[in-house]
Amino acid sequence: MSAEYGADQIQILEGLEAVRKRPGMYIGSTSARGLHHLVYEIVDNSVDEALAGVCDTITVTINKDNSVTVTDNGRGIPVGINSKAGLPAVEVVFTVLHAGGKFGGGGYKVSGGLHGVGASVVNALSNWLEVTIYNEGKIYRQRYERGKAIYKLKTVGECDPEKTGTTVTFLPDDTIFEDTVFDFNTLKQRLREMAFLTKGIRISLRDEREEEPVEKVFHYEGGIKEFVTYLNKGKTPLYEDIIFCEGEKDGVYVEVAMQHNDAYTEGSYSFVNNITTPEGGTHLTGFKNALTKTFNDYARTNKLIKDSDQNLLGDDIREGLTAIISVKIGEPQFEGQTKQKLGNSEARGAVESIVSDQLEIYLEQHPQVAKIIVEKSIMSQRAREAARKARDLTRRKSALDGLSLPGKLADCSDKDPANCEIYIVEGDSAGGSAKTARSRATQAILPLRGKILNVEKARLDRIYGNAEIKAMITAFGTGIHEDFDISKLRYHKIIIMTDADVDGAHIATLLLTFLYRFMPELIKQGYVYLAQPPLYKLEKNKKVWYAYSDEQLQDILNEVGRDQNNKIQRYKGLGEMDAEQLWETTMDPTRRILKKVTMDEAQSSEIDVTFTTLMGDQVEPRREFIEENAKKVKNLDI
Ligand code: TSJ
Repeated sequence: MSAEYGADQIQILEGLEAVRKRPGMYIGSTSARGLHHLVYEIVDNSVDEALAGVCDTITVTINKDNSVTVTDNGRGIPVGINSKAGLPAVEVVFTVLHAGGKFGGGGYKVSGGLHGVGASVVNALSNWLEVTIYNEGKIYRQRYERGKAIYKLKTVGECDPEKTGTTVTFLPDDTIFEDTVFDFNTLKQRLREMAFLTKGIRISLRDEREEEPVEKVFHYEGGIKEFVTYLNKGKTPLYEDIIFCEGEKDGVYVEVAMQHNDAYTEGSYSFVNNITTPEGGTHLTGFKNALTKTFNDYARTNKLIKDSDQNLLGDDIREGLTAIISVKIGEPQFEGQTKQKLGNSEARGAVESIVSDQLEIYLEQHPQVAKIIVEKSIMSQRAREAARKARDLTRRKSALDGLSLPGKLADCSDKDPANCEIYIVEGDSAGGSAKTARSRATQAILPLRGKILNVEKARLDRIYGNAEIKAMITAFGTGIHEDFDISKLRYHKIIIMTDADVDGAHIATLLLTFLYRFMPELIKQGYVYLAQPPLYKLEKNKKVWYAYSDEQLQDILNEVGRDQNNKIQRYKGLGEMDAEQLWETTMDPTRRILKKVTMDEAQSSEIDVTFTTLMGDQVEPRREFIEENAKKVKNLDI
């Protein structure tokens, strides 16, 4: 440490040392998620500059060495001396923890925007970081290693005085992160979302690691209206307009965009300061209240429902709704276990009053659209009533004959859910082999016949009336909907076992869609798995090998030698294996491969798009998904 470093600077370094000691406290985790978070922390600063109206272009580049460069054309991080720290402002930004809110008093605020506290955290967690600032005809630079400046801020050249902006390049510290390889798709999804949420901004993402660098540019003049169009892509909208409300009240800036489609599931996503709030909060409550009240008032005033009719439920009005609720607040308060739920009460009032006022006017001016939505809500109300009756019936039945498990289920004998697994198997013949092969104590088999109902395209009453779905619900034991109770789950592994071909993948996705839409907790808590049947069997001199991928087959062939004694069989379906083979390759807990299905809640709007594309009528997007899906489910050898 050089002599001129005083007490303040020592404290600064200790601050960053704390970040390195407990990275999880600052970025959530040191897994892939935390790694990508570093990029978002930096980009947030540029987005703030865009929100201030002084920046319109941001570029993000993944460099060959896996470092990332973020550039914007904003004003450039200030380089003047910050009186409190006695350091150039830019150095404060990168070396003082939580510089954001705390540097208000003096010459300028370090961050005038909504975020801007994360730069020092990124710096602390990087092997090295370099910042370049273009301002007033000069180019400034400073470099840090493991959070420490290795020289004072210096001028490195001159530039066109018209040119201003900031460039930051950093290489994540490989002693801190489990994996330091950035995933293009993960960054792509979040940056696209940021572009939707900040209308007019241009964000580009470039991957320089490829032979042929890939570049994606996101620029949406329509902002969240285009976000709704994007989410409804592949669905059939019920009317052309995207309904849009916007305004500011009590320091809360509110933007809402929505459109109904002919599906039966809701896709509403809420954001606070461009950050997703999967658990909702006051802003979402305000939106729901406004929607329910405004539509009921409208329907009654216009005699679309009779005085004696029940009110439409929020769930009915939101059937098939795609909506984005985006609020911006100076000091957001987050609540709940994961701090993902907005708590500010003024946000509820702001969203409720802005949406109520503007939606009422919209409905009055667009009676055809209003009628379509109200009629769809009434249909949903009737289906809900029918579904409730069907459910009551099943509930009563199971109350009568104890816990009546589905007839096709071959249950296991162990009663401790932690030891138990259920295989959901496509087709009766594979189901038969699985029943023979299984370990009776802990493995239950539920064979399903043929195509599974696509829950994206069916109303509740049909879904609850479907035999395969009823069988799964009763077998799992959790109940569904408001009855869902995860503590009643009868198996801690739900294993989907389908053929290793396109049809099998389709059936697996139909099942995953059902679980994702109706029992998401099962996925969130890691109870859902995909079995991996082998693709090939190789026999040679009475010895047998199984290959689960083309590469693995090649590896085995390299090992055993390529000659005429090789007998290779390609498995087209589970049915081609006898019980013993099925046990050896796919069901024996000591030898099988299971893939755990995981979901990142921060990317739920993207998961939605994936399922829609997949369950739509086109074939090509489905093929793409099957490849994508391979990336989305994590490998887990058990
Ligand atoms: F903080 C950071 F290092 F993460 C970072 C900040 C990274 C990147 C790529 C860009 C930025 C950044 C900061 N871009 N633009 C700004 N702007 C300011 O910091 C700034 C400039 C001028 C004024 C002013 O009041 O004159 C205020 C601010 C906040």
